[in-house]
Amino acid sequence: MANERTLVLVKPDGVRRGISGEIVARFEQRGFKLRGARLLKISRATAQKHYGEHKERPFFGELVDFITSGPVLALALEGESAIAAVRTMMGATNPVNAVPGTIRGDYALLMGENIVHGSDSKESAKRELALFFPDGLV
Ligand code: IDP
Ligand code: MG
Repeated sequence: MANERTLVLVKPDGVRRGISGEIVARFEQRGFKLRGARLLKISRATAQKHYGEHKERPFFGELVDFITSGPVLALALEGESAIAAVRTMMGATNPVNAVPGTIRGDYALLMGENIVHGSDSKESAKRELALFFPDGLV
């Protein structure tokens, strides 16, 4: 048993399509507590920091362009094994392989427009929560 906090982003495609509320509802229904929520347009500098682990990848430029292309909804979620459980709810990175019932499996088909981000480890969660919620969580 481990109570954890994790960062979720409803990416610009999710906000544009008007499904942010449905995504928040899924996490709340699962039992996660909302500890922070912010609608914001990410700066390029923040995007480059957030996706720093991918900076050598060929798709890095597209990734930064996309995540800064419109508002995102940043969520801080808390609950049992939140980091892994949220990743399971998101589904595979490539939505073509995401199982129906997962967020990506229900709402997405394209790798570059896969609706959600979720922290992938304790270290990432700590770093990403500090980046998007610099004033701390409730
Ligand atoms: P994750 O979002 O499931 O954690 P990561 O490997 O961390 O996946 O990649 C970050 C984001 O970069 C993905 O959500 C996806 O939108 C995009 N991405 C990952 N791999 C590729 C690729 O090979 N081509 C284009 N975009 C990619
Ligand atoms: Mg990732």
